[in-house]
Amino acid sequence: MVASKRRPRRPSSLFAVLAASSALGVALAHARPAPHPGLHPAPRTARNPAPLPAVRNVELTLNIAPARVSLRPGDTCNVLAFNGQVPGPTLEFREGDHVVVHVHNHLAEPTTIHWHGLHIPASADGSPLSPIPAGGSYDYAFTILPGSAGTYWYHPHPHHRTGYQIAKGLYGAIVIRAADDPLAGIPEQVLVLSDNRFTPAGEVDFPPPDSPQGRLDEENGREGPVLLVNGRVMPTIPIRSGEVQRWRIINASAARIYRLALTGHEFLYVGSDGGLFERPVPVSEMVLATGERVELLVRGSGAPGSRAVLQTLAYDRYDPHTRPADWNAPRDLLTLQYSDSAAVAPPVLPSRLRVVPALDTSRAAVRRYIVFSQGLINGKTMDMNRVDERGRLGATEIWQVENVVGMDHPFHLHGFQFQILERNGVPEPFRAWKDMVDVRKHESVRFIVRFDDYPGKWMYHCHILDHEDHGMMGILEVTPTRR
Ligand SMILES: [Cu+2]
Repeated sequence: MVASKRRPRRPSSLFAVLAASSALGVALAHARPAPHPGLHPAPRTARNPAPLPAVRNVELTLNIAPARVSLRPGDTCNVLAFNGQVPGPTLEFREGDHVVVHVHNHLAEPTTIHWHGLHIPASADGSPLSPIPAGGSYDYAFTILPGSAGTYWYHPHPHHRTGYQIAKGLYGAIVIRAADDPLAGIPEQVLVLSDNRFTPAGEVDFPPPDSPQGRLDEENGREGPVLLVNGRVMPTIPIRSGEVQRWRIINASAARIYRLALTGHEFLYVGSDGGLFERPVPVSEMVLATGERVELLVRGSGAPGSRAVLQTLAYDRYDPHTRPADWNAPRDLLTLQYSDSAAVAPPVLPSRLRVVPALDTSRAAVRRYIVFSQGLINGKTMDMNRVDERGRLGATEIWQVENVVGMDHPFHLHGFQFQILERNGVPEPFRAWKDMVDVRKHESVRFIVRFDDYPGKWMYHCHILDHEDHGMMGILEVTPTRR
């Protein structure tokens, strides 16, 4: 048996700088005051209160610039990168951290960084309303609130150019840790999934919007035949028989929806966009839409020396007119390679993870109705100067998002985590904090959300990047008083 000696390239961790008291002035000069933690939608249980996190001031720098990296074996290509890496460095924060990220835009066009899923001030959201001009800089300042431990990601969000900049390599993982993580100590893998298409010359293929392929991408969402995990083709993850690993998986693809399965293994589904569930849920496969994240526990039930393959199986998100011919072919993503060492005793896993308190539907005074049709939201395309929905700070609302066409449109709301109530009238089986929901063909999804802490203008949009860039986006303005 030939075991691969290649170890997976995990996104390198950009370790937080813990500012000593003498350096506090630098970090605090940019930090916003911490909002009232009691207002946060994910409070801790009284039974198991969180230890008060030590307040850290975390300061780091991201340079956005062209680079040349290898995305395919034996080939290099021109990319856009955070600190020279694709994906960008994995950012690790702790609940309670005051974070300042100094961003320098060395591109020839505007960009932003959107901290996808984080509940932070609108001034730090990196929406299309706040571009960093070519050659410019911006300091993103925010506090990681208690209750927000989970897996997030960061990527540009400039008007009309999000798909291009992410396709060229600008995306990275964020891991937020809680002091009382019930799964602490379990070995982790951060797996950032993406796909890409290359020209015959080996460069990232992003055709002009008015070309035939560009028009097809606009409709179907740009997919590529090369599947990447952490910017690599088919990496190998080592595991020991009996070991349990916690996989944090991020779908950074523009349009591809993954249906993940690991040959011979089941998963324990323990968390999604906004962190852990109340209890683990055994699943044999996992559908992951664009922008979504999942946390899965992988139990090393294989024999020493054996291997398994993580695949993405057929998932029909497509309109039949633009569905690729090979849409239903299973595709390999990575190899799980068991060491030859004897099995270890599996760890005892907790049956309860945390309390996810339900948002109170009886307090929802406002109902909104959002209709997704092809390229349009409520019949309109994005207008940067228009406010589409107006909400009140602190209000609880129920949104119904209805997809009236025959292809999936993954919905994303900025700034606030929500709880799905039902899909096509079927109650959601368990509570979870979400910022994404794939609204499937002709499906209607209802969710509940509370606009805590942060007023401002917030985007909601389809997370097929081609749809978003072509205007499938709206603006919610949350104000302290009712207008
Ligand atoms: Cu869409």
